Amino acid sequence: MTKTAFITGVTSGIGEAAARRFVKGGWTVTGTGRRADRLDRLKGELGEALTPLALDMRGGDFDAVARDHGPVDLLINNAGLAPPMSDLQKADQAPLDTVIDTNIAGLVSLTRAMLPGLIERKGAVINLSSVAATYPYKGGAVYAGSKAFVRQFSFGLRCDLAGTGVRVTSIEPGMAETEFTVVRNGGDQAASDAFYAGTDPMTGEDIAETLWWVATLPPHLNINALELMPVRQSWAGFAVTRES
Ligand code: NDP
Ligand code: 8X3
Repeated sequence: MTKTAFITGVTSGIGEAAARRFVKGGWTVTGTGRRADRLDRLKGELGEALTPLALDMRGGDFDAVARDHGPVDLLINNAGLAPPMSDLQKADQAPLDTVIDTNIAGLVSLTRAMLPGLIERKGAVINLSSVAATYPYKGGAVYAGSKAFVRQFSFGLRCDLAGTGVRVTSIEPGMAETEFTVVRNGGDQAASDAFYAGTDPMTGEDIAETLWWVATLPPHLNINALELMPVRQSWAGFAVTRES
């Protein structure tokens, strides 16, 4: 039987590449995002295999979404974003609320609504966390916190789902060149280009291939968490302040 994935955030980056990868693998995909023109474009490319769904993760009737678009074999909670890099003491509140509402609240609500169908299908949930969940950096507290939530939520969900056959995975990438850094910089493409220049970053396709691998492993195997980086990204040392 043809398998179905519900992938959030297919209008760019990792989600768009994942939609292509799962369709290429013979699955049908329901793909979401706010930008209807991008959804239309992807529908034009992928045809019958893609059901586009304009959906804002910041609220909405996720029970109706599950009723209309479930049950599915796989939920990929990919939609997400980061606020502008800023120390919290200098940050505006509104962008932080957007991130919390999208990366945390929306993800939880959609997952809860989709779970009965996932249990029925003995399906899988793959959540997009980040290396930022584990390794903090200056100016990224709310983003990192949201991704730490996603990581720990994934593990807790595994506990809740014990005995159901449903698999849960936290995917934790480092730098992947998508629209992520354009969004983080308020639409500034040049800032994004400068950030990735010379770093040979991962791509949406790299992460999509990883999602495909995780999703198509034998059903007795669960990848709990998977962290990946481009070779040119590693860790910095501790910051120490001696004078205030
Ligand atoms: P992109 O900016 O390229 O894609 C983000 C996707 O999320 C878009 O499809 C966007 O759709 C969707 N989205 C954002 N906000 C909302 C919302 N309120 N409602 C519905 N959809 C929304 O970034 P990436 O592909 O890189 O990011 C995908 C995920 O991967 C994110 O969760 C990100 O945190 C995570 N990640 C990315 C890394 C990277 O380096 N790129 C590294 C680690 C994790 P639209 O704007 O049309 O609504
Ligand atoms: C974002 C990862 O390495 O660009 O989730 O900060 S990184």
